Amino acid sequence: MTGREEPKRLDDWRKLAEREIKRDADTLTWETPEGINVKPLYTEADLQGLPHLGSLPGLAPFTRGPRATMYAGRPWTIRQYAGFSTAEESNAFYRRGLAAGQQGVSVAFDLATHRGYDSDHPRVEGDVGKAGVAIDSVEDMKILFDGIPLGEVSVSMTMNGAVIPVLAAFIVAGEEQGVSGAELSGTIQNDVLKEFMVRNTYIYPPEPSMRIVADIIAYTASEMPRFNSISISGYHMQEAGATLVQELAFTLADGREYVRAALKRGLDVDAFAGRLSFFFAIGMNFFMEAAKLRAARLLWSRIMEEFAPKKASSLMLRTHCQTSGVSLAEQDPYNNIVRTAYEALAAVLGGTQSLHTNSFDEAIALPTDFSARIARNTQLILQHETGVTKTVDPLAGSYYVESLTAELAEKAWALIEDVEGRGGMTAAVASGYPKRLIEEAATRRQAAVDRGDAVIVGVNRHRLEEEAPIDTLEIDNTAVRESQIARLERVRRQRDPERVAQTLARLGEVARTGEGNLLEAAVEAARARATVGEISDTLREAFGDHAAKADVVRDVYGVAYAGEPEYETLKARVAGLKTRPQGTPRILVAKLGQDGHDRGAHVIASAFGDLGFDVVAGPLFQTPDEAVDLALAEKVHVVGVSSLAAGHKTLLPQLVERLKARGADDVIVVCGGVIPRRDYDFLRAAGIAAVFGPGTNVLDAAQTVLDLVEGRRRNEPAA
Ligand code: MLC
Ligand code: 5AD
Repeated sequence: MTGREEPKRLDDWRKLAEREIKRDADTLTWETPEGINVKPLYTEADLQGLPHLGSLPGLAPFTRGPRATMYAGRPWTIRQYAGFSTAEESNAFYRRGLAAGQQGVSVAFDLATHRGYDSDHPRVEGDVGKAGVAIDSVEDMKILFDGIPLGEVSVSMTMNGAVIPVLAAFIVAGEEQGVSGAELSGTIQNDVLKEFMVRNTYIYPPEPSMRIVADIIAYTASEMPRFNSISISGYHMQEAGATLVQELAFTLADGREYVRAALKRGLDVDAFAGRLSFFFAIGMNFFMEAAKLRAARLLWSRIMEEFAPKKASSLMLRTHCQTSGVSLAEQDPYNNIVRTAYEALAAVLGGTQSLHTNSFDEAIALPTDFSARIARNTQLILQHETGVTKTVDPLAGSYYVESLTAELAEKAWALIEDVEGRGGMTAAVASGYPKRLIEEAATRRQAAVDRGDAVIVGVNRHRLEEEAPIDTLEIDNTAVRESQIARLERVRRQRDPERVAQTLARLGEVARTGEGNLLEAAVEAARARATVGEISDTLREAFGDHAAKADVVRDVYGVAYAGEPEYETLKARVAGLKTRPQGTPRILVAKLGQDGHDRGAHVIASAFGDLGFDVVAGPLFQTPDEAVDLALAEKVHVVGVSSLAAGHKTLLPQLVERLKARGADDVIVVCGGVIPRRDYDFLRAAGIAAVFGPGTNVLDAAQTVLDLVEGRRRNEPAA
């Protein structure tokens, strides 16, 4: 069809369409959270003038994929992220996975390790071995990879805060397995900017944290040529509620910032750029996710052109993807298998290099052998049974997908330039700008789900009358902690204390003076069996600790609800309490332990604030005692704890007890987050007034809290 005929035929189509639906065809246009207007029909006309068309895979700008043959030559790596309990248990889990078809390893560390604490530190009592595997020293690392040949199997480690001691321990474990640094293949996440934005497992302030990133890039570039020095991650942004444009833009802008940091350190761009890698989330917006990966490659090559590399591989974006955790639900959990399969297909159609598929029990607990098998097989079936690997970039030329690719690229580029105008990503992160945009998007999304505008099958549509319980993994935190402490004591007993002191002193000097490489110095300390906690503390002394300030987004949730009877009634009830003797209900939204997942806490703080509650947003990483101090100082009526890292059974009873001990048992304690149903009775018996599991409608939660406050006030004489 020629361009001239197109408009006329489109008119014919429009007439036909409007006869079919009996309304204006424009009403079929879907405005996505990205602000992209998805039309019901794309035609050849939409391809006209798109600047990115016509490229080939394996050639810059790599829109169609980083390799010439893509999966036809070699399929993506099935790389399942896992880790729990002790090194022994995680090692056995990896070995079972590899034997059953998994192709790469990906380590999830517990939060104590992430934040640079040994397992015997009092601050991490509820966290050891819970959300990942506990690693305190080289000895644990050696057990973790026992029987896994590190020269053959590539290993990803998701580590950002305590990245120096953990990577050092990995290098030494390899060495003691007979594998040199030059032979090690894998990836270290080492992406601290997004930690300050959304993931929160930072330790040190931004500036020394950026030095750590650059030192690792420098060290791996010279000593570990097969190792990817960083995994620049948008995944956690989408998990925190970012739109795909935000995820794309902030991730690539982070990447640009790391390149600048490495150049500033004196490296040649071609010495490291080919080993930068990326990591994206793949959610339920199927075609847009595939287009996002294509746009990411296009834009990254544009960004890298600025640095004038000589090697084409320096322009190439290679990425890992993980299906979206936040898109999964606790309710009717088998639906999650279906969601994950669609997301996996989108990642593959987008051309990912490596993929993790989530388990269907995601919203409740860490995977069991059973749920991990289904997740792994979801990828094996895609690779072996569907034929999707046979052709490179099969969506190329699709009117719709190419249009989306261009539109995402354009919108993300505008946001990247916006960030640039604010002085680049480090400055933007310090100002809180990207975090705020993401939180606004998250709150908007929550309101859309609560209102039923965004449908989630089994949650706000077609909900089951009754849910059959499923078997989930439970970790005996106390047993793990005890066994870790026993090994720590043995390590400390058997090592040469003088050598430990010397190597740590040298590390401290490298940190303080800025001379030398932190990772190189830490490898010496790890060889001497200095622990993760000791190495981290040495750096803490030089760099200090970072404390984020908690900001609460206002007038986003409420705006989405304005005028809704249920919302207005609740608001009026809260307002009515203002003139009562005990006044407006005050709630502390608290985060306990090392659990840094704060999207839920922020959404709750924002929504409750809009409803008229006085909200105190607690800082991250509090001990129960610290939370009680804050609750008393702020004279709150309610403490709402958000728990997403499985510390609830240890930390919540402690909180209630400490309140009681301080004579504040009139303070109502509620909790929400990733809490399995089987723990509800335990928590209630421990004095928790209400438990809000995953998928709770925020207005329902607010109503319950209000009922509790009013009930308590009715029972007690007015003060
Ligand atoms: C690839 N190869 C080919 C080919 N395709 N060779 C010939 N023909 C083809 N078609 C070669 C590559 O060049 C490479 O060799 C080798 O095969 C491996 O391919 P790859 O594409 O590089 O894959 P992989 O090794 O799996 O690396 C993928 C990666 C890497 C670059 C994205 O960074 C990675 O594995 N990332 C995983 C990150 C991860 O798991 N993160 C979990 C985060 S969970 P060569 O020699 O060129 O290397 C998380 C959650 C939380 O963060 O919050 O806790
Ligand atoms: N084992 C397996 N998957 C994990 N995830 C987080 N921790 C683990 C673990 N220890 C996955 C979940 C989560 C995402 C951040 O990573 O899917 O949503």
